[in-house]
Amino acid sequence: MSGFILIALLILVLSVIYQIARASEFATILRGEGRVQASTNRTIGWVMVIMFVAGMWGIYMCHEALKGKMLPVSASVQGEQYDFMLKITLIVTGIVFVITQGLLFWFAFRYQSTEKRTSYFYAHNNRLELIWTTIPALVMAVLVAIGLRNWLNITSEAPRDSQVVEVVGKQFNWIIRYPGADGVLGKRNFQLINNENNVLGLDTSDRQNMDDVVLENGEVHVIVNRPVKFIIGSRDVIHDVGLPHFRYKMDAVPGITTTLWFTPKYTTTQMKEMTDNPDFVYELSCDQMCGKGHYSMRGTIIVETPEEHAAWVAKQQPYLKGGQSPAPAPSAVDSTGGPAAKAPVESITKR
Ligand SMILES: [Cu+2]
Repeated sequence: MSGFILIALLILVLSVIYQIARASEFATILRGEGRVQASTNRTIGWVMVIMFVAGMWGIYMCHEALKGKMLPVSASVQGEQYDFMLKITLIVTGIVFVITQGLLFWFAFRYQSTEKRTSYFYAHNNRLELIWTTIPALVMAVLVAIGLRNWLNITSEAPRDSQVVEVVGKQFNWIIRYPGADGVLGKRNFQLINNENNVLGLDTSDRQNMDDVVLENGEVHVIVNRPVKFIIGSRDVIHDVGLPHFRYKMDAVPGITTTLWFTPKYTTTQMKEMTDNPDFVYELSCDQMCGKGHYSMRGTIIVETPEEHAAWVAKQQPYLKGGQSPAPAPSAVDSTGGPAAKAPVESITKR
């Protein structure tokens, strides 16, 4: 019903505009071209001023309407630098926008064509050219330099004391792996993947895999104020680790390992208080359209205190349980599309 009313309203508005155009055409003939032209110019001049004011008011109202609905403060140290960069960029471009648009609309009003005024042909001015080329170039250079500094920072090597977590995307969930007490993630081989008991294709001949913890529920447990390094991969298609609260994202590409690191600033509990939302969760979204179940590919990051984290770690079991070897992968094609191989099992049966 509302769609029909909208279309009817649109047709009405268009026919009114058409009728006004027709009427002004007749008026031009009756009153003489010059006078009508001047009066039309005056009207257009005022419309320009009104449009500028209305446009600015619209921008302000959008800002007001979205004020509390944006993401909360950055939950990572690096994200704060990113927010600073965004703020500076918005301030600079905002000032330029208001000045240039203000001048554009004001000039249309102030210097409209009249019978008395003839247009002045202003061909070239070197000084003006120099000013409006140099200033934007300098400002852009500063903005690019800030961006480059942040980029080099986030893509730099993670600090040595970083917690390490592996995040692997698959259609359609995130699989998380934590190194066990040895602090090292064992080798993986995509040919060993099977959905029954080796979802990441842990190489059972590598003893460093024996204490690794694997969670298929997409839950990443990290410690507050300690850098965490994500080692990112994919089992099938391209996914993307999206961490909006930490202001990060990074592609998860099959066959290529990508990384990112950041330092979480607030625990999940603190964030619940800060946002006044008891249901707050740090989201781990998939930011890459990866298939029909993409919408459901949502993990969570749980930021906790060292004590809470230790208590959680104590409850975890190694994925390859006490000496039980994963069954050999099925001989058919595995979930990655590659040929499945038999898992070497000897090394873990001794444990
Ligand atoms: Cu996806």
